[in-house]
Amino acid sequence: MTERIRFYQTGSFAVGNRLLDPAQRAVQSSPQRANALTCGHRACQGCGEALGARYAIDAALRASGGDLIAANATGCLEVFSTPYPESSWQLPWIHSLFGNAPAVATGIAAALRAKGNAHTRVVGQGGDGGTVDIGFACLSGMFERGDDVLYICYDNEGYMNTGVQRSGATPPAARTATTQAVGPEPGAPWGQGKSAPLIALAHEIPYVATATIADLRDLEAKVTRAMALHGPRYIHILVTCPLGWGAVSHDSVRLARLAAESGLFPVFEGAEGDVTAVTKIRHRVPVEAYLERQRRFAHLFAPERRDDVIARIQARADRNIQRFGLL
Ligand SMILES: Cc1ncc(C[n+]2csc(CCOP(=O)(O)OP(=O)(O)O)c2C)c(N)n1
Ligand code: SF4
Ligand SMILES: [Mg+2]
Repeated sequence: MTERIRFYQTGSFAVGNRLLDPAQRAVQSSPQRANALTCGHRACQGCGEALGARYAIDAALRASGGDLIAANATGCLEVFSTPYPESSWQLPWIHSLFGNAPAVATGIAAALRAKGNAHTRVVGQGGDGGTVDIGFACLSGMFERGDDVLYICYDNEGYMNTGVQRSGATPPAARTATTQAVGPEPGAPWGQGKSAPLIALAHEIPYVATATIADLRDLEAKVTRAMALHGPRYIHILVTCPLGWGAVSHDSVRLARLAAESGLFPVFEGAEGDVTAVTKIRHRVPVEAYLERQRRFAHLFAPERRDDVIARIQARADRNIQRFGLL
């Protein structure tokens, strides 16, 4: 007797599982999706930020019934999507400065409230530099005042728009234009930087989540959950940058997956100050599998291997795995 195995074809993640029950299908499976960030933009081939933004804002548009305004910080996402006088955005969208997207979003939400408009929703968005560094005071203020804004950070771990400089989200040992691979501790220094999602959580706001472009269904689901709530909400998405990371374009999704599966980027949800859910690692990989595919870490493998630095990075991943219970 042999047991029969049944396979269910649901379509790939890329096409949004369009053979599933309609209620379970992804936003991207629908021909009626918003195409929030449509064709014609100038992002590099394989840009994780373009992919993440498209999925996130399409999901937010569906959740709001198309009634959504976005405020965007300066950065690659703004520059590649809106070369004057063109725009790839299919929703009301405003850019002001590098450091004030949360404050602009707050202002829009306040203006809507003053006008008695309780239906239009507001999203703020920016890169890790705009969010974790220069815009952080505005973001913290937005959180503690309880403003009705969903803020999304697209974290590519550096100031990519201006030529790949280090940010507060750049990982230790990574080579950037301002952290060269020289000296006994090459690349970005150890003991600097910050975890924006954990600091957001410490504000005890209604919703905080991390996500990656390797799990786009999860990203859509988190945006949808965030949009069902009011008050300040924060989603931090790891987005790969082939140019800044020195990776091949077709590795973008793979690298995001390796970041999560190695434990270097913990994927979790939280609310009111507590972590409420984590995405478990399905196939644990050593950090080396992630590092060796990126030229920003090439100095750890040649001209001689830096096993000491690789072990230190592994210890960071192990700490995340233990701290968030990722296995
Ligand atoms: C006050 C100010 N300082 C510096 C700049 C130059 N600048 C524009 S975008 C940017 C970096 C953006 O990095 P990030 O927010 O991480 O977005 P990315 O390009 O990586 O997506 C910098 C330094 C600026 N526009 N305004
Ligand atoms: S530099 Fe990086 S973030 Fe900017 S468009 Fe290119 S791949 Fe995207
Ligand atoms: Mg960046």
